[in-house]
Amino acid sequence: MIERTLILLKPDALQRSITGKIISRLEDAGLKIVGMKMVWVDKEFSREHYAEHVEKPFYKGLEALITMGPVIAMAIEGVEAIETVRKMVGATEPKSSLPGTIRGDYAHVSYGHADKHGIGIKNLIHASANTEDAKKEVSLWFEDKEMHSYDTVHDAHTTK
Ligand code: IDP
Ligand code: MG
Repeated sequence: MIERTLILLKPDALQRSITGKIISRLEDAGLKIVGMKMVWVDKEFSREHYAEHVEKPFYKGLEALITMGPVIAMAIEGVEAIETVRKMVGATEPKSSLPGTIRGDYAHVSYGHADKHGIGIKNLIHASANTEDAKKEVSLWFEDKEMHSYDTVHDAHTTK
């Protein structure tokens, strides 16, 4: 099943100049970028995107993190892409993310450390958690006219 999912390269990924490395991993897996733009999120939009977390104790730190600089937003398409991308991203806490995942390879901090300093966990990337979130998040971030259909070399290998 071909699915679309929302990826955000968070401000820490841009500030560390590793967005190309992260995007390459998605492309190397054969996933297709069907929408992409740079956005500086404000507090209001953060509350919409992270609506499920607004009442949680870590929200203040999370909001500071997601608004501290621009993000790169991408709509990614591929076979069961939602689950595959979450697997590639790794666990929320970089300390627990396995080597080979984006968060495990490029970050290491723990919940304990972030909470002690009252900061959001800088884990580089957001990816939609499930089908419902992916649908909601892709339409929150992208208008239909910002989405593109085209063929990649991988398309030739996904159905034949
Ligand atoms: P996810 O990004 O892996 O889906 P969520 O639980 O949806 O994780 O949390 C959203 C973001 O909020 C995380 O990616 C992380 O940046 C931050 N976050 C989550 N839990 C904590 C926490 O306990 N302390 C600090 N930041 C947190
Ligand atoms: Mg989440």
